[in-house]
Amino acid sequence: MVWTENTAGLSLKSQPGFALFHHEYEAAIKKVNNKIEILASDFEVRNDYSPIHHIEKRLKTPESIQEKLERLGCEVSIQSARENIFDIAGIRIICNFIEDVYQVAEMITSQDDVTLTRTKDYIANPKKNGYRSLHLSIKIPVYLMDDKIEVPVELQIRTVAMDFWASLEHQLRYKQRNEGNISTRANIELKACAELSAKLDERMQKIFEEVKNI
Ligand code: 0O2
Repeated sequence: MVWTENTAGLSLKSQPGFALFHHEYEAAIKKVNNKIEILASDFEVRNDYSPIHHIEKRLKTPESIQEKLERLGCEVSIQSARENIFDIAGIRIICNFIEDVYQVAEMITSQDDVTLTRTKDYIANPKKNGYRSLHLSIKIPVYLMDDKIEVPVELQIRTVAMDFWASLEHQLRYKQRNEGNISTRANIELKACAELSAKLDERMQKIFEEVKNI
């Protein structure tokens, strides 16, 4: 007989095994961050230029994981979080130019121990509100004391201009889920700003290519 603990009604954070579960994702963030830092410095040593402007990392809070599970209609348990939520560990890589975004994505996903599980290219296909970014879901092995596990990490790779727009838009709307409070005019303006930032990225990319080829 399989014995399963009854965790119904318990918050995710108070369920047995939560500390180890959280630790696994923390370890995965460290590992991927380390890979990115090594790639950035390797690139810089060879090309006298770093494609990465900066890196941000975040581990979803227990409350936010639980909220997402409930929103998706999934059971609130550690097992269910493992199976249904793929952005518990998140790393955002901010690049200088559009070309850098794809180059960095290629350098990471071509590593032997990295498995690419999903790509969402919101640069080639921006969201309706104008949001642009390259989202990659990957899995990497993490070695524990007595086990090797594959841990999912979400990478968001974008340019400084994309990040500038997304950060401000996030403050204005996304997190508060207050779409209703933003006027149609403001939504149109936000979209127009996203298009302007896309044009800016294209022009900066062209200047970069010109300067590179001198
Ligand atoms: P946080 O604080 O960044 O963690 P989901 O939306 O997560 O239920 P899915 O398919 O994983 O489902 O989403 P997707 O499209 O890959 O994007 C999820 C994340 O991308 C968000 O995470 C944001 O970080 C970012 N994002 C997506 N759309 C927008 C947008 O329109 N504006 C901004 N500013 N960011 C966006 P979280 O969990 O919402 O927030």
